[in-house]
Amino acid sequence: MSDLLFEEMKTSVLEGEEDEAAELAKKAISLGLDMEKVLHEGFLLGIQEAGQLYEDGDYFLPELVCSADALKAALAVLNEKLVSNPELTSGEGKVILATVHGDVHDIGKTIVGSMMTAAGFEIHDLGADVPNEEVIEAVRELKPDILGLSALLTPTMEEQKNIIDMLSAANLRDQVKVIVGGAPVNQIWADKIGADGYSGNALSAVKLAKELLAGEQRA
Ligand code: B1M
Repeated sequence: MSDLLFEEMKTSVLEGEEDEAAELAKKAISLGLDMEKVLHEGFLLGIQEAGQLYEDGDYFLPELVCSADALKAALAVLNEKLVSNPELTSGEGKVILATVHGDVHDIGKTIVGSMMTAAGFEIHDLGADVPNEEVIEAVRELKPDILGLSALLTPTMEEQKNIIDMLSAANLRDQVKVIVGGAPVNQIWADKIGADGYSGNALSAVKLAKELLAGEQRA
C-alpha cells in the first residue's frame, strides 16, 4: 500500500502536479506514515529524477521549476505537521539558516530548518540568494549559536568561504559555529574553508548541531 503511495509521490513531483503532491502529503499524514520515509522514498526521489532528466537534456528549466513547485507544495503540508507539535520547545539553541548569494535553491535548506525546529532549535531562516552582508548583520544582531549555510551550485560554494572570512574580519567568528551543506559540498570543502562542520542531509544536520552545542557547553 505505502509502496504504491511512495511511487505516486515521486510521480507527482516528477510531473509537476502541485495539487496532487499536496493531497498525497495530506494522505501520508492521515495514515501516520514515517516522515523520513515519505521524503526519501517518495517526494525527494521525484526531484532527483527531474534533476537527472534535466542533466540529460530530457527536461528543460520550466519542467524543473514545475517539479520544484510540486515538491514545495508537498513540503508545505508536511512542514505544518512537523512543526505543529504542541510539545515543541525552542530550548536547543538559536540557528540562522541561509542559502548563499547567487543561489535560489532553498528546498534542502528549508527541510533542514523544519527538522531543526522539530528537534527544538529556534530557527531564523533568512531565505535564499541572501547577500553576504545581510548574513553578517543577522549574526551580529541575533547572536545565534549556529549559522547554517546552504549552497547547491558549484560556483556559489565560494560564498560559504567568503562569509566565514567576513565573520573573522568582523570579529564574529568565535561567537558562532558555522555549518555548511548542499549537494556539491563535502567534508573536505568544509575543512578547507574553516567551517565547524558539514552535513549531507537534514537529519545529520540536526545531529551535528546538537554535537557542536554539546561540545561548546563542555569546553
Ligand atoms: Co537547479 N541545479 N538550477 N534548480 N537544481 C541543480 C543543483 C543541478 C545539480 C542540476 C543539474 O544540472 N543536474 C545544477 C547545479 C550544477 C552545479 O553547479 N553543481 C543546477 C543548475 C545548473 C541550476 C541553474 C543554473 C539552471 C539554469 O538556470 N540554467 C539554476 C540556478 C539558479 C540560481 O540559483 N541562481 C537552477 C534553478 C533551479 C530551479 C529554480 C528550477 C529549482 C530550485 C527551486 C528551489 O529550490 N526553490 C532547481 C532544482 C529543483 C534543482 C535540483 C533538480 C534539485 C535540488 C533540490 O531541491 N533537491 C538539483 C539537482 C539535484 O540536486 N539532484 C539542481 C532536493 C533537496 C532536498 O536536496 O538541496 O541537496 P538538497 O538538500 C539536502 C542536502 O543537500 C542537505 O540536506 C537536504 C535534505 O536532505 N542540505 C544541507 C542542503 N542544505 C544544507 C545545509 C546544511 C546541511 C545540510 O547545513 C546548513
